[in-house]
Amino acid sequence: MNDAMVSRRGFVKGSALAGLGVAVAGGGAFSLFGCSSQGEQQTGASEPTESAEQVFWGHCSVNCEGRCSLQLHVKDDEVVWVESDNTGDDEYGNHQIRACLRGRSIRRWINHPDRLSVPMKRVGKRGEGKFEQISWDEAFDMLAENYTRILDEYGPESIWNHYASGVNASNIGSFLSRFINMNGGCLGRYGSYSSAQISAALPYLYGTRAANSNSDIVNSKLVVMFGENSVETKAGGAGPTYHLEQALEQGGAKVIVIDPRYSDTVATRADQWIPIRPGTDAALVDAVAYVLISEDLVDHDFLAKYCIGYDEDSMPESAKGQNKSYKAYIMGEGADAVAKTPAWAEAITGVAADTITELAREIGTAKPCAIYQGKGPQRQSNGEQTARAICMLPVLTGNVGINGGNTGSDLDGFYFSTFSVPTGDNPVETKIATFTWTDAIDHGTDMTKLANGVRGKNKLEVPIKMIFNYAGNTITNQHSDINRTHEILQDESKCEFIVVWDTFLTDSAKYADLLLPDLMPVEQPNFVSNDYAGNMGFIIMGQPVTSPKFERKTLYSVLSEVADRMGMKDEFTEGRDEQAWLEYCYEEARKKDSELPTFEEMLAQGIYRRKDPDGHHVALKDFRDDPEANPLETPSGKIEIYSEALEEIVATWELAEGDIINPLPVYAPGVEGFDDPLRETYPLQMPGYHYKARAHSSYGCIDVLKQAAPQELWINPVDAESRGIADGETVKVYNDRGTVEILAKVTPRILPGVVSMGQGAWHEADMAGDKVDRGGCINTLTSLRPTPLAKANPQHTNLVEVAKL
Ligand SMILES: Nc1nc2c(c(=O)[nH]1)N[C@H]1C(S)=C(S)[C@@H](COP(=O)(O)OP(=O)(O)OC[C@H]3O[C@@H](n4cnc5c(=O)[nH]c(N)nc54)[C@H](O)[C@@H]3O)O[C@H]1N2
Ligand SMILES: Nc1nc2c(c(=O)[nH]1)N[C@H]1C(S)=C(S)[C@@H](COP(=O)(O)OP(=O)(O)OC[C@H]3O[C@@H](n4cnc5c(=O)[nH]c(N)nc54)[C@H](O)[C@@H]3O)O[C@H]1N2
Ligand code: SF4
Ligand SMILES: [Mo]
Repeated sequence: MNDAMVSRRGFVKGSALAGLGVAVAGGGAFSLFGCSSQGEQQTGASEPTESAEQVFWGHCSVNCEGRCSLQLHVKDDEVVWVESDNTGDDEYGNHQIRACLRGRSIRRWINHPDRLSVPMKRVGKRGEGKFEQISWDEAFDMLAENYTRILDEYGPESIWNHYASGVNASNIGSFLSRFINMNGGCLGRYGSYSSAQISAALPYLYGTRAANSNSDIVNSKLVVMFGENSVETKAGGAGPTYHLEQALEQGGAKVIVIDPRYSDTVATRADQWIPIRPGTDAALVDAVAYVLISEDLVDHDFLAKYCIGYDEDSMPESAKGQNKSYKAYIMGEGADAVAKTPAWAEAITGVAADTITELAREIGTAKPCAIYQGKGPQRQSNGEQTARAICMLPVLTGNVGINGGNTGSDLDGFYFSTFSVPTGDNPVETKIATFTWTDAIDHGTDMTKLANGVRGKNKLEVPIKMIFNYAGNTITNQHSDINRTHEILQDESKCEFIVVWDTFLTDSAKYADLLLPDLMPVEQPNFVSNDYAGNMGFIIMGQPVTSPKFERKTLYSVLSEVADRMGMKDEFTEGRDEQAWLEYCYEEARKKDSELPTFEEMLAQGIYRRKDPDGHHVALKDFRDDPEANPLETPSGKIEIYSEALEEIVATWELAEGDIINPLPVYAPGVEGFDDPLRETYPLQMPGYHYKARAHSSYGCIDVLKQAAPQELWINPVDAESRGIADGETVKVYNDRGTVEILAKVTPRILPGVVSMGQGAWHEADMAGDKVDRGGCINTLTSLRPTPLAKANPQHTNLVEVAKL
């Protein structure tokens, strides 16, 4: 989920709940028989006979940003098979929102024998995974009592609503925020695991992190993508993969992908692959800038009219006359007196100087040229500098604010604001960076504004004492340094109570004191709107496909019971059940957008699509068209290549050794990066990537997906040979933080000196014993040290060694 986009469209992650009583014959069901395949289905028309197959609309709710539609076929109250969208291609150019193999395997997930079925409390040590079944009444009491006690003793700032992205229905998860806000709120958080560095850095340059829709690539002559892997990570039928493919087919742009790996996007969409050492993209950009400037390929008019800080003439007063401009730095006239030539960059990036020169000439002459970044390059220890540096290519060449260009940010799209559950405001104004929650448990009261990015207060006054974790695996599996996190969480005097709602006993769930079995979105009334979806927005509404099985309950019904025990049930529920909230929220949204279908129509049709009325979203178009009338939200209103605000931060923040924030968007060596002396001990760089086998850890237990896309360590034949490793052998990957055992895939698809494994595999270690992770979870090896500006996850920056077992 893209944090800026979320705020832009005022989207609230959802919640609602499911009328537990709304069963198979509910309003959204329709008979399969007699329906055409092109969407003339009708709902609720007749009561199905007992054994008739019914079809329910629903969506895949995991956080892969696809939000794809599903049609679930149900017989005798069981999901028997699943198809995706067979409606949609119409005269307006709307198209189908087809699910990938993950979504299509949802039946195996819903009906999985390991699925959680009853409420449980922990009986072993935290993290041991030992639980005992309890009654729901006991569970409600336990939650109400512990929450009340911790609120009384430590106050709302000690409560943490954990980052969790497993359920993306708009009407489900946000009931937790409503519940917490009604009880005085909680410690706030900013930034996400996804793109916190982009979100933090780009506003210093542009006042925003906005990007063009990638469907606009139809207007581009050249597309250069830094670590953008949408073929694997935005695979939904309405997602960027589809739009990229269409745009290339229709527009014919040349595509260059820069990635340490020959990713699936390189394999299927690129004309050229430029392999690069992880964390060094900004050095490549610096050298491209050197060539653009030397060969007079920069857009002088654009730079003069829209930007400050390019050369001495446009420097802000406070920095004039000190050779601090971008041009001075690049050309070797700045303080370091090093010209950022292609030869200079070759030594850092591993990209040949000639290739850099050629790349610069192509970028400088293709009009328009679209520069995009994925979220891989920013998820590095110097990630904020990289994210901002990549944007210098469109700035230097005047490709910002036009069709066929882009800002250099990751991709954006068309969204229409749909509904949100009324959550109220969080009365607590103190915030920490999302990634720093383990610090806030371990030594919260040492955390300050200047050293740790605390916001709203100069320092934290109380550590985190209680965690609400709904549909997230970022307690361990998706957070960093699992072994260290394990130590912090094992100490029950620190964080005193953890409640987890999940559908499986995930590694994070093992740290629960109270573990509650949830219903999946398709098992309750559900609603979702698109995330990235090019130039076609959509919403999907579904009804519970089956009655609740075993003792599973919706989040809403659980919170209603706990609210009852805390004397606020009426306030919390306003007398509505899950279905009534769905209807209420939808009707509220329709008041603001009268084009939306009626609630009944939505229930019947399942999907509603709308094409972007502007054609393709173009970021900063208003600014480009009229910069006086539409200044940017930067202090100067212009593109700030040199940022005085960052200069101020450098002067005032307490940065750890090796943390670099530069007022200019240029290369900074990263901690544990290519230039770190630690490479003498751990010579291999190991970025991760988001893998097609799963959405993070979701779907991670599905056998057919594991077989189709096994968890492997990519290693170049050169590195494998020197270590005596053959393809398909099990190897150990290790550093000071831990050891993973995993199959080796020996392949030239990865740069020598770099290895990589997909993130999200299920951690599988004896935490009371050797702690060796045999599940292949990269977070056994990642670091808790946050990045300098965003204080976010540098989870792709890891130095490791690999050895034969
Ligand atoms: N199948 C699947 N799809 C997903 C997800 C998933 O888990 N599985 N997760 C979803 C979520 S929440 C997110 S945030 C997105 C993330 O999706 P992406 O933006 O695609 O993020 P990553 O996979 O982290 O990285 C993209 C590419 O960057 C490369 N890379 C890593 N480090 C560097 C570097 O320093 N420089 C360069 N140039 N490239 C680098 C990686 O090899 C990878 O190919 O994906 C979403 N989609
Ligand atoms: N090393 C490394 N770590 C990373 C990343 C990386 O690139 N590298 N990427 C990061 C990113 S971008 C993100 S967004 C995070 C994502 O991390 P998470 O938000 O933890 O995402 P998932 O792993 O998909 O976990 C979702 C959880 O929700 C559960 N779940 C699924 N459906 C339901 C349901 O219906 N009800 C309930 N209650 N639970 C459900 C799943 O079982 C799973 O435990 O990971 C981050 N971690
Ligand atoms: S995993 Fe993503 S792309 Fe696949 S069906 Fe689900 S939402 Fe769509
Ligand atoms: Mo993410």
